[in-house]
Amino acid sequence: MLFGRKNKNPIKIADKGVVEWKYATCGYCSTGCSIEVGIDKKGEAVASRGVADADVNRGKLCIKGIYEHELFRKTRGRGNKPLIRENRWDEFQETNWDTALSKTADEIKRIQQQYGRDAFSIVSTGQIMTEEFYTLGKLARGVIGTNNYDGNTTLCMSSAVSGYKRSFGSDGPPGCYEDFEHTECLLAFGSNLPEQHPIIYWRLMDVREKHNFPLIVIDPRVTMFAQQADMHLAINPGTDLVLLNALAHVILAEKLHKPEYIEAYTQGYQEFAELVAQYDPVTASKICGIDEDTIRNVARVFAKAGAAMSIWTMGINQSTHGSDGVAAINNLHLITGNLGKPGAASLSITGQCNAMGTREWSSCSGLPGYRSLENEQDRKEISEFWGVDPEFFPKERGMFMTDILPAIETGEVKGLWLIATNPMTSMANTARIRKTLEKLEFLVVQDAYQDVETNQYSHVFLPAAIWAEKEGCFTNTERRVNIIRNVCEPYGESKTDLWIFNQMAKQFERGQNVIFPESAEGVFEELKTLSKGRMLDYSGMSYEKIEQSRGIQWPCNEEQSPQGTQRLYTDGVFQTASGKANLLALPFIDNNERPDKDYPFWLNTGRVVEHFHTRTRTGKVANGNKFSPTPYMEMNPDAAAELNIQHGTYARLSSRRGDAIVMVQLTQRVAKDTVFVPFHFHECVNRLALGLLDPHSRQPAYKQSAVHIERIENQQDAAQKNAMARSY
Ligand SMILES: Nc1nc2c(c(=O)[nH]1)N[C@H]1C(S)=C(S)[C@@H](COP(=O)(O)OP(=O)(O)OC[C@H]3O[C@@H](n4cnc5c(=O)[nH]c(N)nc54)[C@H](O)[C@@H]3O)O[C@H]1N2
Ligand SMILES: Nc1nc2c(c(=O)[nH]1)N[C@H]1C(S)=C(S)[C@@H](COP(=O)(O)OP(=O)(O)OC[C@H]3O[C@@H](n4cnc5c(=O)[nH]c(N)nc54)[C@H](O)[C@@H]3O)O[C@H]1N2
Ligand code: SF4
Ligand SMILES: [Mo]
Repeated sequence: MLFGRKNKNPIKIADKGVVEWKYATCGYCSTGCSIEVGIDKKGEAVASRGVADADVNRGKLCIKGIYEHELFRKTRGRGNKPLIRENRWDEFQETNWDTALSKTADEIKRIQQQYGRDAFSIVSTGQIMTEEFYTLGKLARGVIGTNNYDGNTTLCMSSAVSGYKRSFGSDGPPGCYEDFEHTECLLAFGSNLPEQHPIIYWRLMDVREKHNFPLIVIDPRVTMFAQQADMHLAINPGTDLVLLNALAHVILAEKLHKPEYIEAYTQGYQEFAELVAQYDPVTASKICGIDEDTIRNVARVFAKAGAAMSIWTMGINQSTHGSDGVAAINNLHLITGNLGKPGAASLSITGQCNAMGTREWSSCSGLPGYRSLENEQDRKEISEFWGVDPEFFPKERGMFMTDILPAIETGEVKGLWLIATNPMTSMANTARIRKTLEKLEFLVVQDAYQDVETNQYSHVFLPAAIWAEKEGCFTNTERRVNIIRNVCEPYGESKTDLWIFNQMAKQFERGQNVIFPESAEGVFEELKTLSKGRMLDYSGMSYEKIEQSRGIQWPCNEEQSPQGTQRLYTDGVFQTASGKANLLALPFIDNNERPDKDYPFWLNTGRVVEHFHTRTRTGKVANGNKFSPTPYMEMNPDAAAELNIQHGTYARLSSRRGDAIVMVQLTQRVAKDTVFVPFHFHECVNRLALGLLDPHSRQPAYKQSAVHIERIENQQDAAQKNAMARSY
């Protein structure tokens, strides 16, 4: 050997004493990585590793997944016993499950009797198992019977759902990760893949090493993803719709569209073409901040590619025109025939590990299996299947999460059950959310962690088991249903969400007549039956087959697609009445709060790789806190110099809603008139954010509001206030 020391120490991987590896799917983001958790001879989870033959992650995991087993051992803040109190200002008392469940059921009944069925509301999540979602849906729609039942996916995916429905007649992301291998052009809107979906990013970069295709990132911020792009379009906040209409304008004006595809598979062309005719690149460039040549160039690259693909995440969805933005991306794909073939998809990158599962099976926006309350046949089918009176179902969906909270303010909603969501940190304008929660006659919080901020306002706390303390399925971004095996026992006296829903059903008279299978697999078999022959067909799957295949993409049925399906709409038949997709005319309306003299900066909010959401988990496990310990703001050095603000000092941000103290990180990543603050910390950015709602999806525009920035003289005092925002 020529180089190196003679007796080189071999690299040793620490021996954790694993005696068995158990299969699961990562419980953080929607990439859907297959993970194995190592159990030692004491039965404790001691290691995590990626599954080598899983197509999604091919052995890899990101910084969060690699430490996932720590969730079971670092139990600080976990809920052990149910808690109860008469008033929210009293101390909690520990109680037993019988008391906690019957108290909750009694309050639900009281509120419904006194104020009407819909005065009790249920808000869930994108982070429990599909089987749990389905069971909760049955409980909410078939037993408790409230129409004000929704999930935190309204904060996250509802613009994508709404846009897909408006364009294609149904929800359901049409593409898959394998499309990267076939595409010749990729547009990425408002998505910071390397930090938020690191393994999807790795899949993409792996392909780009073999065949390079133009990667165009549209984001006001120079994200890590933007830095890897061939072109970065630093768009003005909240103006993607203008850019998208202008791209369509160029494609039509230069006759780069596919008239045969448009004729055969779409409707609404005339109105659409008239609208985009108004969005010439010169006019558009003045609004969206992307110069006219770049707009033309991108339009040509996209339209001339043999197969072109778009992905997007919260930069599009969290906007006052989120649903329109999604539909406008779909428009681009429809006019160029870029759907249903390899490398050509408009693929919404989902967020939470099971955001798709709730869209498919929770009944939040309707009935299970992409059925709707508005459809009489759907109501009939489900009522017969569940054994409930069809008249018990409402004939149209009730409020979204973002309307339920204001309905508490106005007194329409009196009681609330929160399941695996923490609005005191994650909803905009938290001062208002606090007042709202305080107004509730009854709040029950069902969470794995009892130190979750929202629990400060509850009357009952139900401690839930977490992730692989349970069994069940998640669906990822590419419609892949994957399984989580029960790796270890629930912590303390916490119980699986499935068990809690089943026990709750027993508390109601109506619940005695409806069958609730006890095991997750039993529920899975039931929802499989309901899926047969539908777009989201699960009927060809089984727990065993899912584990063996490392996940299966729906539709999957025994006869046509026993191994699952990579792409939707390959036959050009859409889920609308006519079977044709809708080209939609989408005028841009500028209704955001904008920077002005008093509040001169745009406030952009989002995420960092080290943390997951409100940090109930990543605030406690792994290296997350070490690398990202404190609430901070990215600020442009030129802007900071004008305000005499230095790197590493604390500054005060204020908006029309509230204020927050953040540490300043000077960086050219943000433009001079913009700052970026991650939303993970309590008492921080959502004190400031406005969160105007999209008219179709009711999703908040978390990424556009206006703030004022001040230098702080007393840095010591500021440091203390900043520390309050990281209570873990
Ligand atoms: N590490 C980590 N990973 C996660 C999560 C997490 O909390 N932590 N959460 C998961 C969840 S639930 C979600 S929803 C996803 C979110 O994943 P992403 O959407 O990728 O993450 P964000 O940081 O919220 O926002 C993405 C980008 O939108 C940009 N943006 C802001 N305004 C605009 C605009 O007007 N137009 C455009 N085009 N872009 C804009 C922001 O600058 C930001 O870079 O991540 C998932 N993965
Ligand atoms: N300013 C700003 N705000 C935002 C966003 C933004 O970009 N900017 N993004 C929005 C988006 S996309 C999202 S998805 C939301 C997320 O907002 P939240 O849903 O409020 O965030 P989480 O911290 O993920 O909350 C999930 C809760 O579920 C608990 N939990 C985890 N697993 C289980 C389980 O198996 N069972 C039970 N019962 N509980 C469990 C966790 O402890 C945690 O308290 O935030 C939104 N808020
Ligand atoms: S990329 Fe997402 S699913 Fe994969 S390990 Fe990381 S957090 Fe988990
Ligand atoms: Mo999300």
